[in-house]
Amino acid sequence: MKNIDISNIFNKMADLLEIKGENVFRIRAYRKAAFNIESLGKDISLLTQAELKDIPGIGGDLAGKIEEYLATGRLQAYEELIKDVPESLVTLLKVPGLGPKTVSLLYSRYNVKDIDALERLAREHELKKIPGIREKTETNILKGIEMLKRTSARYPIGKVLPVANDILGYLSGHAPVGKLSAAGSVRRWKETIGDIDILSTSEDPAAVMNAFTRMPDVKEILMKGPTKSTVVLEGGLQVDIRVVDEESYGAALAYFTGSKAHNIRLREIAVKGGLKLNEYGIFREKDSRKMGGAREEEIYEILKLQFVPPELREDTGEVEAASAHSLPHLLELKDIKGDLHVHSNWSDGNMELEDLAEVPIAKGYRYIAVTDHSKGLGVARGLHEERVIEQRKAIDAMNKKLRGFRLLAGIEINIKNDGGLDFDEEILKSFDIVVASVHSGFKQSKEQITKRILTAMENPFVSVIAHPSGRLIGEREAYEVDMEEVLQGASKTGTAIEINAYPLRLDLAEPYIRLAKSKGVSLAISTDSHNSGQFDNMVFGVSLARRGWLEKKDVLNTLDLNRLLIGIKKKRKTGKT
Ligand code: DGT
Ligand code: CA
Ligand code: CA
Ligand code: ZN
Repeated sequence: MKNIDISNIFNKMADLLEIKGENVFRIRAYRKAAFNIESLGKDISLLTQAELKDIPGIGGDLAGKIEEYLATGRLQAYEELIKDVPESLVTLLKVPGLGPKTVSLLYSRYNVKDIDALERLAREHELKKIPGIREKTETNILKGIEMLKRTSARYPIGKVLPVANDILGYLSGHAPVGKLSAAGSVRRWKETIGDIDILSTSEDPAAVMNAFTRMPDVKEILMKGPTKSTVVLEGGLQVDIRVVDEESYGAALAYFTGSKAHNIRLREIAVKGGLKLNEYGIFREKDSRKMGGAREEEIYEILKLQFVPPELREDTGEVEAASAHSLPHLLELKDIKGDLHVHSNWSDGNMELEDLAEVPIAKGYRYIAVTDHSKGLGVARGLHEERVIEQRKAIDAMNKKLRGFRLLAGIEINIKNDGGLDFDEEILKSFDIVVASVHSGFKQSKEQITKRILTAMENPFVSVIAHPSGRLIGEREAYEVDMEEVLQGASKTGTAIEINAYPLRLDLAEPYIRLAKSKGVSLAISTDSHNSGQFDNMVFGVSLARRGWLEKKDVLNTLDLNRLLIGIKKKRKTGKT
């Protein structure tokens, strides 16, 4: 959808023209056009010139610009404009208390082009020397910058979800809430979260606002209204809450779950069907009669769409699939039959081998793989050959005592810098399952790392490649690797690829999950647990898999033990499962 792109570019042009001090009517025209394009409800690239001019606020000039952008992907007027006024000035306008005149002055006289330069000037108390800026304004600008930095920060879902659940729990206990749910990116299980959005119904919205703003962790109340409030928690995370009427709850839930791009597509379908969709409900265009809105499902039903699970609401094909009633039947947590990547205290985990099965059995799993590190990873007390043999005996003894559950003797084998493995074939074939991964040489070239993983996959004993990109969200970038080639290799050799469910890894990343599926690669969702609490991270892996459109059949650890072992043997025999 080009609507959002064009609307963004027009808004940006309006900002830039404002900084330049241009004619207010011209500026207003751009903003109005931007607004109307965004809420158009149909794909702008499909409109004729005449239809373009039918959009309120769009005349010949803007219609021409839209056509230019659609045809070339560029807009000359915009490019001319940013020759005069640097694009980065637009972000300065977001600082509360800074208007276009001041931004323009700051740029022309002091060459302030971005927030960092502005902050420097304010901290050195140079700002208040500028005509029109008082000391108080300087302090406010610094506060504004701090807020801006905070709201542009994104947090890993692993850190946000427990907070969101605490808030929901707190509100259920301390406020007269009826229906209550997280919305926004949290409900969609996005890997990073900008802010938490909460939605509820209540007989007494004011009481909900009070309870919400008085939660123990609230550091600052940014806004408190009768049905809507925003707070900042200790640690900087922002939380929005809205209380809506019962009759609108479903429509509001759909609206505030987003994504924005998905919502725009729904509105477009509504318009085509003579309907109007907003956060209050779905209405008939001709007489404004309300057709639904109390339940979220109604919205999809009335639009003749299959219900779209929140994880898929990103406008990446789900609307088309829902319209054709061909959405995938997504994987569910209950489909998971075991965990194929678990560490004990034989290497760097803290669980005794004897206790390892307790939580998985309680979860109803049928197997887990004990995959301690191999000798190459000294820092993690990787196992040498003798310890492997010793551990195997201990695992065999454990299995004699277990009924309906199996501890698989596995290893997380280190892929050496040249693609070789820590153990030779004699030892490798003693394992029930071998998971291989990269733990060193992150600085190697893309070709080297890719080759290295491809080489490891050629080994018939390697069943799974663990955390294939090595990233730690917000802490460490992925190593350079040609993931497409790795997935191709996985498909060719019959090797499964891990979706590591540890919330800071979430590795394989989502776009590659869909690519893997399209290549027929099997995915193993594993927690990489080092303590018993981490088995619960499986839900992060399953949600990520759902965002990647995976079904039960795409996931290795939904198989029964026997089928799983047959698959592993098959690659060992033929080099391909
Ligand atoms: P985040 O917070 O950046 O991780 O992402 P979201 O998706 O939670 O975004 P947020 O908190 O700004 O807004 C929550 C939902 O509200 C969003 O997914 C869709 C809806 N929404 C917000 N602003 C707009 C808008 O301007 N137009 C439309 N159509 N929907 C919006
Ligand atoms: Ca949000
Ligand atoms: Ca929000
Ligand atoms: Zn591991």
